[in-house]
Amino acid sequence: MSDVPARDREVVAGAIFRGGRLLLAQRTSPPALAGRWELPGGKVEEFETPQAALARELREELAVEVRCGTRIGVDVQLSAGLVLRAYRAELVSGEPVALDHAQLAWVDAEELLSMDLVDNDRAWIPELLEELRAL
Ligand code: DCM
Repeated sequence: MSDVPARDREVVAGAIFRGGRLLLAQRTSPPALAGRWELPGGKVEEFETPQAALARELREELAVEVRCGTRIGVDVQLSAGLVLRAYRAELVSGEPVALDHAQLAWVDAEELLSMDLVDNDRAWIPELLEELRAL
């Protein structure tokens, strides 16, 4: 046993804003989450920074290059040892396409409130709304 507490493994999710809208992606799996909407992202691999992981995940899932920005919203504990964090992501090149999701949607503040977001991502609604309303 080590006395050093293990750091949580991180799942990163990207908030891409453009023209007063936020990009959401509709999950296809697992069955319990299929059809529900999320900020796209995924697990940080060993020896990878969260910033590099977000860029990799959004390249794989959306075929875009992004620059990872600052954190937005609270930490969401997914399970023991796994924490979900959202980061602003700036589109550098490419137009997002749903390579890994059922579909994508660019939503404004009112639409965000009407989307069936996955429960975890609902924790970020206040900050996402604040940002959308300021755009
Ligand atoms: N996850 C989430 N919200 C996101 C992205 C991921 O709740 N915006 C969760 C779903 C899974 C885990 O993180 O429990 C890993 O994500 P994935 O299945 O997309 O790799």
